Amino acid sequence: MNNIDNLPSNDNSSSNHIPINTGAIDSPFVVFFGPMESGKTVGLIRLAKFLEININASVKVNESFRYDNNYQKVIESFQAAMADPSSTPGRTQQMNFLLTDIYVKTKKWAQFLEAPGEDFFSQTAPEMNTRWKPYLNQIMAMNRRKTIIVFFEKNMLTTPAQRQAYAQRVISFINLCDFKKDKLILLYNKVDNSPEIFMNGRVSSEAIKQNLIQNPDYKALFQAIKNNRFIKKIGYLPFSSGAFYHDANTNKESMTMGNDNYPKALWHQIEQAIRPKKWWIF
Ligand SMILES: Nc1nc2c(ncn2[C@@H]2O[C@H](COP(=O)(O)OP(=O)(O)O)[C@@H](O)[C@H]2O)c(=O)[nH]1
Ligand SMILES: [Mg+2]
Repeated sequence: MNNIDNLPSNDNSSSNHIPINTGAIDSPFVVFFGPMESGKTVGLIRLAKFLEININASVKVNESFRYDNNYQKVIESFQAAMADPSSTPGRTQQMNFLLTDIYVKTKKWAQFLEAPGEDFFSQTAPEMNTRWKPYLNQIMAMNRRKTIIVFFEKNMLTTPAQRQAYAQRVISFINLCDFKKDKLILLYNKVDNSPEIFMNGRVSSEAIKQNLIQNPDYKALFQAIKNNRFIKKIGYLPFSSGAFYHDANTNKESMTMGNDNYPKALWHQIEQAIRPKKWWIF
């Protein structure tokens, strides 16, 4: 392994100067890629909760990923959200930059990285969208199996120009992958906001695929995907963490967890990406 992986990277370009230990990544990992407010943190909690309840996995914040004092608060917020997911959203500001370890039958199975949306796509500082922060470059240079979950949602990012710029960011990020082993999942989040794409109470992955492919703002992305002959199978996933309720009086938001089918399908895709079932073994 490259030595640099074991060094904490002092990220000077970061507004918050959080030192990251990329050496904490020691397993196949999943990156939650999406702009601010696209639902990455809530989605992480929703998936973690599903795994804990349904497959008896344990999801823990990796304690050596960050060294700063605030990280302890992140760990506590994560634990509190796992204990009571209904009050998750109000706490996500705290919980914006963490690595979680997923243990299945006591074996570390994968790691999920949830990072600030601005590190993937900045809506306010376009010059930030020309490079990746050092920790992201280090992580993407690692010789480990990666699964990239790219977040989309209905009417995201307000203008076509922003959506096109986001698509360029996605292209540039997936160009750091090696699709001989890595995997791409396009996740269309907050489908609870899109009753028009439901049929019989469900959203099909085909509906998501068509919705994304037919969006002219993402044309360059799908062309890039088509041009890469190693990208064989992409996951198209409808997703919703739950129903959100904003109380105007208290200015607080609460969440009711949504249908298990969403995290279940996401987990299925991640499983396939990380440990593809080789049918010829059986
Ligand atoms: N309707 C709906 N809103 C969501 C969903 N997930 C997240 N949100 C909203 O998006 C906000 C930001 O979510 P968060 O996970 O913090 O976004 P992040 O910045 O990408 O980590 C939440 O406070 C919710 O208001 C979802 O599944 N459905
Ligand atoms: Mg977040």
